[in-house]
Amino acid sequence: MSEIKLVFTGSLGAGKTTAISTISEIPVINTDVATTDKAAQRKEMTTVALDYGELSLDETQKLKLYGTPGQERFEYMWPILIKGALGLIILVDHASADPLSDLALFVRYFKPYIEETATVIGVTRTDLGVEHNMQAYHDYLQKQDLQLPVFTIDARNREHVIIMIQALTAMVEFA
Ligand SMILES: Nc1nc2c(ncn2[C@@H]2O[C@H](COP(=O)(O)OP(=O)(O)O)[C@@H](O)[C@H]2O)c(=O)[nH]1
Ligand SMILES: [Mg+2]
Repeated sequence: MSEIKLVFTGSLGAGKTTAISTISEIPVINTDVATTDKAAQRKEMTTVALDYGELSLDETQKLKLYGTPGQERFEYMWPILIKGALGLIILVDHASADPLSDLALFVRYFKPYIEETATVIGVTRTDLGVEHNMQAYHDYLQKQDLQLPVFTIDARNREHVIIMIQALTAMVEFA
């Protein structure tokens, strides 16, 4: 059985915990606690250390799914979680105040890994009525000299998450 470690990152509320729970075949190990700080008050729970789930692709391959905390004050967990990862998923909450700068923060931080590790972008919460312009994400990535696939997903939708993960694992295999 070969194991592929994937890491979900992205800002608070982007859907990391949801995406992992949606596809995991084991009960997700989760360190969500009630939010206390003001910035996070629109959300009741926040991940402080990690999420962990698993998904078998077939009899030979198992995905180990890790979610990072979204808040920068827990950023010390990011390098710990990314160690040994073969794939990175950056989730962006399209309905946040400034989704492009959310994306930029994670692209900046994970740039060395993005250059070495298969990476996809998942844009969530596009159903919430905010204008649905995906081109801005492509333009931003192009300016950063990054060619990364951008998926529009609902993190609650198993099929959406699976399609994104399959694209990512295909990239891992060809890397
Ligand atoms: N409407 C909508 N809600 C979503 C979508 N993706 C995730 N959510 C919800 O957004 C909330 C925050 O998700 P969560 O997984 O806790 O975010 P995390 O902070 O990245 O772990 C949850 O209530 C999810 O059900 C989406 O595409 N559309
Ligand atoms: Mg979370």
